[in-house]
Amino acid sequence: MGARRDFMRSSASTAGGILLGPAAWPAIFGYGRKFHPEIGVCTDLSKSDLLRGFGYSFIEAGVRKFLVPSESEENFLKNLEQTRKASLPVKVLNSFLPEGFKCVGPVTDSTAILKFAGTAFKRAQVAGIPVIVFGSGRARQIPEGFPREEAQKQFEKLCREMASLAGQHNVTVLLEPLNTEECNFINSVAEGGEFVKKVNHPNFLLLADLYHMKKVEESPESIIRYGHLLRHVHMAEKEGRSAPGTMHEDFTEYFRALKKIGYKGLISIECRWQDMEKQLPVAIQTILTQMEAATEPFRDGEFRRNGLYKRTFNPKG
Ligand code: LER
Ligand code: MN
Repeated sequence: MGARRDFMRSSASTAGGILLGPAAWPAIFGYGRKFHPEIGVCTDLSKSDLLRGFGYSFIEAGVRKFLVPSESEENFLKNLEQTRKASLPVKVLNSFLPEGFKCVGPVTDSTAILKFAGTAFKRAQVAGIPVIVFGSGRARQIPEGFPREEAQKQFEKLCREMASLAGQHNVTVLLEPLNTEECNFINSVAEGGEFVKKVNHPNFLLLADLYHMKKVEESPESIIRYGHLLRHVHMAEKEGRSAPGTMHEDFTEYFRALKKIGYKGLISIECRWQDMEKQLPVAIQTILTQMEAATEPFRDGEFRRNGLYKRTFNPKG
């Protein structure tokens, strides 16, 4: 928590400056805006105390495991009781549709999907969780040989119906673009953003997973272009989907883009932990250090036309 306060102080001082001089440029280009998203982890409630001790502020749990939409209300209430005892809140849910629930293709499961989704949204509202991530790569994979345009239309219809159900429970569904190894449909924030625009419903918005963006080599510029639709962020290093800090990968430009759009959402680490207890403090420190670097665009950078700065992140400073 101390590190977090220091980070807030230093980012606040970076935002100050003398008018018209280089120190004022952050304000002119939008870099002076408040940017310290809460950081959480995709895991289960049993890790709450551990995460809290290292300065994380929330848990991203699974729809299927936590809301158990295919199970009785009683089972859900038992899980809900666990959250009341936990030291961190569950603020977001992922792992939405079971693999077998086909969203597109010659035979779809729309009725079952909407029934499942309706129960999930109702329970999310009871639990006070306003956001559900819709990645579900296997459920929305386009079967081989099936026309892509047809799949696009099916998915649009399904997502619009889902959004309207979500709206009845004050829940927002966030479409998650996944890299091409996980799904053959909607693989970039840009594609996701265009799809969300087509669905055109306030309860259907967008997520950017920086791991998937890196895997498909998508530029942080997409975050700027579709920033108005973005409500949540996941991250992990590209190599081995590692915890931040493991391979010393740089996220500064992505953070700079988030800062530029005035991102007010959360950031969840979604990675493969090797030794969670050892990696948790490194991961949060790495993120805070790189976020801080993202508030200092002029140190050794070069201004580019798109408003981002090219610089190399040196973990040793
Ligand atoms: C899967 O790779 C992923 O990123 C999850 O967030 C999907 O729900
Ligand atoms: Mn993700």
